[in-house]
Amino acid sequence: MNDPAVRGTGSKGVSRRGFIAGTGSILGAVALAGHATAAQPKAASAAAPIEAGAHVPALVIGTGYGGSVAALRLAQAGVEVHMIEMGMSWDTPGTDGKIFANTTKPDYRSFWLRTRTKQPLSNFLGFPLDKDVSRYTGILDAEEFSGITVYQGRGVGGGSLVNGGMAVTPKRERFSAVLPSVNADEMYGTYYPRANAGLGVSHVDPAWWESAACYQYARVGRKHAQRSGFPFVFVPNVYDWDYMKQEATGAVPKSALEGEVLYGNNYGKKSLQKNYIAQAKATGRVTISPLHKVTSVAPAAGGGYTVLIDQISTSGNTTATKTVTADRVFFAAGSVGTSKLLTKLKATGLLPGLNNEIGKGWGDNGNVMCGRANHMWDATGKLQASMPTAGIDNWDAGGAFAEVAPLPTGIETYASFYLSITKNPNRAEFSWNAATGKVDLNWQTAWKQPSIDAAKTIFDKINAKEGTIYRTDLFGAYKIWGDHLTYHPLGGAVLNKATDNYGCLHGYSGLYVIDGSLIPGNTSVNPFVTITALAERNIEKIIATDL
Ligand code: FAE
Repeated sequence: MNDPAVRGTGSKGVSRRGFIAGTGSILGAVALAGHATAAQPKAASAAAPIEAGAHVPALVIGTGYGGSVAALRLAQAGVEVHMIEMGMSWDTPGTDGKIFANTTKPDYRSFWLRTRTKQPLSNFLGFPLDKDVSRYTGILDAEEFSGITVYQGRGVGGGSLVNGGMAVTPKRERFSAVLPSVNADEMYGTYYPRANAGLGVSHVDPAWWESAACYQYARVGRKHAQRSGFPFVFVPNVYDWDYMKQEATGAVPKSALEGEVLYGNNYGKKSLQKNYIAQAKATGRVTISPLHKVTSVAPAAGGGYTVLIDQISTSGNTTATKTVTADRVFFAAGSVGTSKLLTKLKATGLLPGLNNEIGKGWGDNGNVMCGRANHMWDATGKLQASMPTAGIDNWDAGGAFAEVAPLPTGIETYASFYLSITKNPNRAEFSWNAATGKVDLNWQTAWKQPSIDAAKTIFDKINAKEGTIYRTDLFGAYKIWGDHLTYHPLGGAVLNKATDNYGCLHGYSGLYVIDGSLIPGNTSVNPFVTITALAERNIEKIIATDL
């Protein structure tokens, strides 16, 4: 039973519908094979990095969704833009001829400056999965705070490089809880459609989905959801479905059907590099400096802002420190990156005029993972497409939306795997720790209990109906819930609190926040379409009023 409200939207159709959706993000990948010790390749080619002493009209910190929208629209308005990105450009093949490593074989490319992987699914069938790897500026950062590990993409394209591509617009009736100060008519009439079109969002062909071997796991998920009376909804994605069909026939190199996702997709997924960033570069007004990390922003004596930037090597060492000036600075370093920078700059006196909302209102989008052990007659398939297409929507009744996620191990696991987005009310705060010189986050692992309770409204019922049990081998020994992590950090510089209603930071003209840190902790669905749409809204206003 497909929900007609989420069907057939496509990148053009989205504007016609008050469409829904709901889902979680991706799987939590499984690595069953491969020690990862390949030799390191040369550094990815860097496009003319910013020079020390440069003066730029607009400097964008980060190249994820918010940063890419800002860069494109500013450039189209005639503004010269420089984007600063701490990760690599991801445009050069490694030693195996591919740019990105496979999900099941993490190697030096997979993790940000770690010597051992930290995979979201840490165990399988009782075996720990993590491997030693060479320390490298890899694509997935598993950033550890005291009570939670926050997974983030690193590189030109930010989270779009590593995510599951689930491109979900919240149900309109839920929007006022997502962004209370934003006009919903404008968002659903103009900015969500603009974002969906810009990102290339579309639905899987339902007829193909019904028979494709690679979505057997999702069909099993649907059967179990419906037998327990839960609404099962299809959700859009940014994957190129025609490409996936060709993967299935063997006509093209495999990507989603090779399980690629967490450490990048070599083909098929429309990451920001293929849409917003490509268009931004094509204007001729946008330059990107990869392997450059912003460490400070402060008012400059002659107006504008002084920005300090560390240039780093692929082993993470600082090779140069550059001071540049910018008339305007856009913070687009992601919820964690932007919050950490602003918290530090306020506490250390470089931007003392920032208000007391800085660092507050951070949430995990209620992420929690779990698996269920199916009976032998409910095989989920050896071949599983890494791009999720559907979920179980129990938000109104139980506060959970559960993505039916893949476990692309290459073997039959008889497991159903889910990432739930839940209505978790807990919010954490970033604070400056002068003793360590770092920014802390006060999230506690126990704060996931509301998420577990919400997810149980779905899976306890399904288990009872099917006579099945939870998997206890995926997150440790005898541990059911993946409650130690999030893929969806949100908040820390909340719209209309830390900033005005369009992202301009209180206390400073010319400083803007334009990423997931504006959203107060939960979007009820996967967040990147909302982050993109809000950025489209805000940058239009900023260009009209400030430039
Ligand atoms: P983001 O995309 O994180 O970009 C920030 C960029 O800034 C990054 O490239 C950083 O490297 C860079 N940066 C940070 N600090 C600095 C600094 N000091 N100097 C220079 N550069 C810096 O931010 N969302 C969905 O909607 N659907 C999904 O299916 C989905 N699946 C996911 C799966 C995984 C494994 C992960 C990790 C995330 C997933 N997400 C998904 C979340 C989504 O990718 C995330 O919400 C957005 O990427 C956040 O966008 P921002 O623009 O806020």
